[in-house]
Amino acid sequence: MTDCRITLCLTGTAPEPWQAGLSAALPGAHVSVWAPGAPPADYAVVWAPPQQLVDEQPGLKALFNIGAGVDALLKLQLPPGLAVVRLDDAGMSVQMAEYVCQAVIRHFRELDVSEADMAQGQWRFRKPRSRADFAVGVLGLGVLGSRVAQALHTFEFPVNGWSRSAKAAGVLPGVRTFAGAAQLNDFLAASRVLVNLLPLTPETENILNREHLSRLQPGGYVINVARGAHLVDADLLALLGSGHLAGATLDVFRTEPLPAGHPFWHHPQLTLTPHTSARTLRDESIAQIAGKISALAAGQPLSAIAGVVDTGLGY
Ligand code: NDP
Ligand code: OXD
Repeated sequence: MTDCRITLCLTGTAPEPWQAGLSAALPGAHVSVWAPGAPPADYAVVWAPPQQLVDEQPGLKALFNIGAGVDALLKLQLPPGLAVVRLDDAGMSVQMAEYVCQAVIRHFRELDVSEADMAQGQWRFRKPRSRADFAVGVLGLGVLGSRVAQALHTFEFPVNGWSRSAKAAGVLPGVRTFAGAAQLNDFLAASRVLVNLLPLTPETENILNREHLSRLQPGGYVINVARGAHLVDADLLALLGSGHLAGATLDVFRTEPLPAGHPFWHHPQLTLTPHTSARTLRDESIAQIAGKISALAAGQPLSAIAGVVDTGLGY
């Protein structure tokens, strides 16, 4: 029995199945849907909540985000002692690995070209390309990026990875790792395909810009599955136009849904999907959040909980 009060504020998501799932997973907890003026709660389970929730709930001990990225949440004014806990995988890393591998393989094997040929009634073979010429660089080696890097390695692509802090030798077998701003240019120069799995923070915003993308090997390819604000749209278009980049797969955009008339729509070198590369899986997420609430309610320290956000770093 977990005796606590949980409030749900899931902008854009129906709260009822979450309310039922959390109530079933946490017998003894009182789970309600937040509305202005709601009674005090101990924990909030949120997606894009309004500032009013935080302002009206000074007794909250933790905010549980039902996504991995907390960039939207950290735009709120949060009281210093309020813990922010994000989803830690919860079934997302395997989805991200399958999405990115298919995007890399589709480009490397030119399956898009074959599909277009077949649609025109043309039976044509493409000359096989060498995997050694398609080193993949993964920006961000966290929960998702490390799973993606390992999955790409199983397909025998050369794989590079870049993170803020250096990774100990042997932690990511088969991945050549780089760390920090000082090694970013070397990482980019060693890569032809670039996969972005960084959190959106003041340090990483606009990181996919002309200067950095120009450092990729010629015929570069960009896969952005993190946040739209990582990418400078006009710089991508310019480098596609110049021929330095061969194409891109984009799952995330500065404005979502992608506005009508945006030049990305119908661009022949772009493959677009609607922010769907790794979806929040409700049952897995409820089980993870309920487990963490039980642990905190039973007196375990925050340091024992995976996915606690460092609000200073922004992820
Ligand atoms: P993690 O927090 O586990 O990993 C973040 C990684 O980025 C870490 O390796 C970290 O380095 C690195 N990093 C952070 N800041 C910097 C920096 N300034 N310079 C270099 N490296 C940096 O995040 P996740 O893997 O769980 O998720 C990554 C992002 O994916 C989310 O923030 C979200 O935006 C996006 N996402 C997109 C989804 C979609 O459907 N499109 C679904 C889910 C998430 P270090 O290891 O040193 O800490
Ligand atoms: C997330 C997302 O951050 O869905 O989880 O983008």
